[in-house]
Amino acid sequence: MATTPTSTPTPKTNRIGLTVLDYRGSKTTLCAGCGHNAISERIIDAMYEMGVPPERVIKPSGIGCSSKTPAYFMSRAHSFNAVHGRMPSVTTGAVLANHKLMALGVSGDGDTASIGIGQFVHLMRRNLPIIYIIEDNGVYGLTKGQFSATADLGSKLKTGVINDLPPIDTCAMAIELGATFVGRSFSGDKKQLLSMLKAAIAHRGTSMLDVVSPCVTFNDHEGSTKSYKYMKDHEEPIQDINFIPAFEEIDVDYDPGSTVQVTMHDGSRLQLHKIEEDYDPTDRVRAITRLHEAREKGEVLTGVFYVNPTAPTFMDVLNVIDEPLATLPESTVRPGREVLEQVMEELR
Ligand SMILES: Cc1ncc(C[n+]2csc(CCOP(=O)(O)OP(=O)(O)O)c2C)c(N)n1
Ligand code: SF4
Ligand SMILES: [Mg+2]
Repeated sequence: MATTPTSTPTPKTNRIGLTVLDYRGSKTTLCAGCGHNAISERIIDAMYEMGVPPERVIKPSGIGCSSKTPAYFMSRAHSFNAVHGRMPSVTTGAVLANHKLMALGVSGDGDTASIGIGQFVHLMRRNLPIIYIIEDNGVYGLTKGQFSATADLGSKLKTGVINDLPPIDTCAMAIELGATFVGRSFSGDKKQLLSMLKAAIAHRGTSMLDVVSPCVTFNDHEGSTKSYKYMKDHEEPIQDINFIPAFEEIDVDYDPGSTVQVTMHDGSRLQLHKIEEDYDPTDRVRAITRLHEAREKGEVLTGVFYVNPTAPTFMDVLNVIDEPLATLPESTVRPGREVLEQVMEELR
């Protein structure tokens, strides 16, 4: 009997002809169920759907379970595991050397808000083009679950120890300091996180996303405020987020009374359908006030808190030339003997 030839289905490709497999990394070694794994999955989806060439991406990180994750997505991108808390300075150097690269920095709440806080604040005030992700579980997962500086006042460790210090709100801090795209999401909220990541990719400047990401091994119990259950019960999104990339010519009607539309640097559109009626994500002062109010009320707000797509970046401030410094020929970057002699003369 003749057999019907079976044809292998052609894998789906994105606008630059790559499949989602081209955006994958090594197999994760994190605990099963760790929120960080879900964030890696969303990064893969966002980069694939936005058609970002993997070789254009640098994915630096610090130290921690979160900072291990760049190994689990985009194997074809450039990577650098920095010293604990020092990812911002390494990334600043890399972006200054080659601003054609897209930087996606991954950090943890310990890496950012404890040991790395000094580097974090200076990065935020520069508006360097970077997507900065904090995978926030409220503990130092890699060193067995001590409280970090984002742990909420009164939250409880498995051992029964209560946190008696107030948390640092990295989002309020980032807005205060000058970051131009700031939001909070939850690793368990696939749709929201994906839209926010895609908008962050389209943004020119610092995108700071604090993503609550439960640590199933050390901080997912009763009494924790970063557990799956607590987040499912307390997450309060301030908008429904819809992202329309510049390469999709879709005309969507929106009602300015109920939706804020922000046109991003590359022409993409971010539509924020208001859940909280009077929230305006372009109002910096209001955004900070709202985050302070949320803390007083014990609310876990998620969504895009602040966006300013037109602020000058660090590259604009430094007036960096278009050609990356890394590829300029030696004849251009190396001062000639006469220039050096002139400098020496001036120092005499
Ligand atoms: C200079 C230095 N100090 C301390 C440590 C120990 N250490 C490793 S990871 C870590 C905390 C990681 O916490 P976080 O950034 O929240 O990542 P998570 O593991 O929770 O994802 C600490 C304190 C270190 N590696 N280097
Ligand atoms: S210890 Fe916690 S943060 Fe680290 S991999 Fe396991 S679940 Fe994730
Ligand atoms: Mg942590």
